[in-house]
Amino acid sequence: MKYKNFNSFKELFKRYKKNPILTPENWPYKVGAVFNPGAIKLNDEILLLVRVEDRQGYSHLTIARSKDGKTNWRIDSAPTLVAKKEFGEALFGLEDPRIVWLEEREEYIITCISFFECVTGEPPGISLISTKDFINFKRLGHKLIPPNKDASLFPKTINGYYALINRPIVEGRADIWVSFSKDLDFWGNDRVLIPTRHRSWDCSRVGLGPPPIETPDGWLIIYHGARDTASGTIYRVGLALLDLETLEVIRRTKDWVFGPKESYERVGNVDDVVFPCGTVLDEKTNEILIYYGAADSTVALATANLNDLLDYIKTCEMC
Ligand code: BMA
Repeated sequence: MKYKNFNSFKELFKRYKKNPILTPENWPYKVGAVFNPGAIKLNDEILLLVRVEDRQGYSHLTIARSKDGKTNWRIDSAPTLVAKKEFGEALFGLEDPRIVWLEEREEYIITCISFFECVTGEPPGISLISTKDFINFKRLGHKLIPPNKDASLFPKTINGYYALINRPIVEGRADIWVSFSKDLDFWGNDRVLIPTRHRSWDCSRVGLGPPPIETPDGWLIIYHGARDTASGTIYRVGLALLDLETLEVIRRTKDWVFGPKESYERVGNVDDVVFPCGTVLDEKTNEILIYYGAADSTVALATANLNDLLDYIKTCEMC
């Protein structure tokens, strides 16, 4: 009997051949790991805000710039952003930044994980930081109730409210939520957006990847899903499409679309992790550069065509 080769489907995410693009060896100072970067295009260059883990195991964020987003990275000689106690960050570091340009405020908002001292210990929570130029930064402080991770604003207000995707732990569940605010300070109207799915590849935890991408078909969400297995946790990537106004989930891929395969994704400080936090879309070609952390050790790049992603999500199997 002949079997159809189900693994020969079109790869939606194509890995850059010279991955990983950034490693600790590239760094101008002593570090342990570089991964999970936020990404934007600024002044005709790709700017990555990279999570850098020092050799104590704490993280800070450092800028790396490149003309083509692939080669010849120029890395700042010192950390760009470090945790600050006066902003409610417990000095255990900043992790996993996402960056959006908020047209209404004419500034970028960076969301990252920081740690928050409270009676339950030092759980992870969300810090907001604004900047216009990536030279001067304004610390907006620690927001939302911890434990919380994987947060990003939508790049525009939704029905007059800033909308923040985030991932609290509620009753032991790690689902993707959305919260709303008039001023970026006080948050409420929280609700679950994308829940974990029983027994699926995304059964243990889900979290937003890069910031939502606005398309004519809806907000494209690239998210990570984790599954705890007998030999460890596997972090993979799936897609969802949200209504532009109500943010209801219109479509969600049943299967993961990108997962650890190459050795730099399979083996590292944490094995079997692909963790995208930033994308840059070329509006002329519709090509998306997707920057991701590989095995919590290095920065890697995949590319995808936005139309291919939308075709796939609009026609794929759902559950
Ligand atoms: C998540 C986050 C990420 C990390 C991933 C895999 O909980 O902490 O920073 O890349 O785990 O270890």
